[in-house]
Amino acid sequence: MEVAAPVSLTGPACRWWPVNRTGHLLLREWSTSRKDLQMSVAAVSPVLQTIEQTSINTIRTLSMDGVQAATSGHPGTPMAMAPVAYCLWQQFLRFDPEDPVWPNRDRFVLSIGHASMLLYSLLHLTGVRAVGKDYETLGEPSVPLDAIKAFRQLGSRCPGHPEYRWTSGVETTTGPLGQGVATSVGMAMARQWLAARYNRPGFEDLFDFNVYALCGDGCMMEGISSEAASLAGHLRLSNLCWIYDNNHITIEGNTALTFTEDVATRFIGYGWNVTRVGDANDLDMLARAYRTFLATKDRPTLIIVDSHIGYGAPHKQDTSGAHGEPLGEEEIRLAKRNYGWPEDQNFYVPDGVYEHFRDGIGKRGKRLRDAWFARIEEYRKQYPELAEELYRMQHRQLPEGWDRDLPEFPADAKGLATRDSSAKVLNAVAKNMPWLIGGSADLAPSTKTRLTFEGAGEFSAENYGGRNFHFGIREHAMGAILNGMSLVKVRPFGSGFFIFVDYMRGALRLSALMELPVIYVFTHDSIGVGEDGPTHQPIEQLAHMRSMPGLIMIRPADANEVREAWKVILQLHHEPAVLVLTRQAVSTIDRTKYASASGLVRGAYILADAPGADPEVILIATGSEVALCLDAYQQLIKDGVRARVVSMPSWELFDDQDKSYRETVLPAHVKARVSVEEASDFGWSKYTGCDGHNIGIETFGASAPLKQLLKKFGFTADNIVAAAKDQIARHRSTT
Ligand SMILES: Cc1ncc(C[n+]2csc(CCOP(=O)(O)OP(=O)(O)O)c2C)c(N)n1
Ligand SMILES: [Mg+2]
Repeated sequence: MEVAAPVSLTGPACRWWPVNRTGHLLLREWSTSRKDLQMSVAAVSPVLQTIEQTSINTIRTLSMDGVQAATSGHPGTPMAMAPVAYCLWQQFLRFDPEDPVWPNRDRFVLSIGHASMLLYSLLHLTGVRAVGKDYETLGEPSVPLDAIKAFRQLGSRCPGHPEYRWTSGVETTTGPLGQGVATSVGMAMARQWLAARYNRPGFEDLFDFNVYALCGDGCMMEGISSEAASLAGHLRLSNLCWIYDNNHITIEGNTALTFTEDVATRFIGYGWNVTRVGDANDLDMLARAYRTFLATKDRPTLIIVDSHIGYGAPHKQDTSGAHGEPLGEEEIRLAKRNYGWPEDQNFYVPDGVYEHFRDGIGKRGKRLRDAWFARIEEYRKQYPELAEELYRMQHRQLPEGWDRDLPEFPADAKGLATRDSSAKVLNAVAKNMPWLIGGSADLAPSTKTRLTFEGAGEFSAENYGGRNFHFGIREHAMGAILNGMSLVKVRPFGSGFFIFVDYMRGALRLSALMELPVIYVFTHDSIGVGEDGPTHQPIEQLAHMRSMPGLIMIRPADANEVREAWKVILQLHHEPAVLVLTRQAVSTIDRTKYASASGLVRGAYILADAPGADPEVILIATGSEVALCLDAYQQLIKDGVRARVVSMPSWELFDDQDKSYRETVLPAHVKARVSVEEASDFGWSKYTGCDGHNIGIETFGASAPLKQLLKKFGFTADNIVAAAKDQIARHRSTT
């Protein structure tokens, strides 16, 4: 069939064709059901389309072609959602493709990460520029057409799911369903906080960006979206808009299988404004819905859009067959025919499409971006200190003097819990670092992460300027929200019991994958919690965290190590940090007798050494077990055993040291080694060798007073001494 290439018609040309301004009526006639569609395939003749329709179809066909070329991917949802995204980007999104990191840009989050080709098509067609690691624009396109042609191939800027830091214009990594929408709540919260602190008279719009997230049935089913939506409604985040692709299809088939709740009622219950668009192709109704969002000033908005997955594909539309596999050459041909598209042209961008986007989102975005930067110059003159804060925050730098009030802790046998010393350090830093903000999943009184100095305030719908955030009992959403906040470049922290890291692992993994310097503070770090018993005693969590790439975990031994840990954490740029703290008191080590806590920066250091620095056995411990090792050490020395104690608060930091330092701390020839940690001993043989001894816990702990637990699980100085002597004997006999 010969097809006239769609031409770039603007304004007056539309009069020549019986369509409305957007062209949607023409298509709607044959789109309402699959049956109608099949009947109408032959009837649709090549059409002259409006440039709007042509642009939408370009998004669709690029997506189809990209997936087909990759022989894997998800074509159906980009085909269906193309008009929804088009309308938003072209008419509403305040986003400058030339500068995709401009701080006050609207955020677009593709929570349905599997529909990545939708986003890549938009990034390509709108001409988004690549940005370098220092936030400088590089001039080259973020997504050239060749990258789309290489969708899902090694090194392509178009990986299977959108990846933050890899493809400029991707605001957050998505793919694990539900994460994107929850992250968008964090972005919206951070914007409210920025506005409350930095918008000033004459600069009321310095931060006024909106956050849009496109989600699907999967996001709606995942629990994290409920947690996040509940909090967003509670906080009345009117700058937040979720667009729900209500296509009734997931991988296994129709949602009738699993998902029959009334989503609209659910969200009304959360306190959201809910509006509906009955046809994803209806650009007028879509625009109306977006305007409704913009006009809503007291709560977030959910736009429910009814769509047809695989729109236009005669045999696959409205089926799960359109979800996650290429359509196939023939089906693509037929779909293109339905779109009035040249059937044999792949990766085809008709004349006028790039220009159309440039004239729409491009011009609008540039105007707004330039105006913002002009105003920030004015702002800098009137509010130099605030402007300086903004600059440093947006470049992930620390403020001058951030560490000037850090406490020193004197030696004290009774000591204090590391959660308590952490509270002191956190408050000392936060006072000097205004954008260090965060809170807890309802456990701040236990995790001690509350900012208590004057003026810290509570973040709430009535006071977006507060620095103490209350996430409620929503650990998973908290993790994603922290990611969202970090993506807006404030420095967020969140806290909870270490055991419940399991509830937020999905979000934490994305912090690491995105290389975000989110700070997680986890307390109640071991059987040290005592009576609460196995449900609250972390066992395998340390090993879990250590196996996660890109994450820095620190389990400090005493108050001074806590201070050093915060120093390290605050200077991280691209790593999330997990700070693991005790509930129970630990003695503050006498640093005149033992080595300085500044050794923490290297992950592990010799805390106490054998006479002549010539150890015959090495005791290695983290956190609260370090003090126990010091007791054992004293006993060993008394018994004439040349023991060394290594405090190893962070495997990751230690592994980063050069070989010679590691050799100094753990000399290869000293094979007698004992590790002591109140947790699974999984992985410790990396440092003790296969023939070393690992004192750990192989069960789920037990409910009892701590003293009894320590005895039951072998965490006594006597036991360590015995293990050390046994090690020496064993290795002596093998050498
Ligand atoms: C947390 C999580 N669980 C499972 C998946 C695998 N998965 C990818 S897409 C999908 C179905 C999603 O359905 P929906 O959101 O309705 O998207 P649509 O098929 O409509 O595009 C599933 C289960 C995932 N990506 N993330
Ligand atoms: Mg669906």
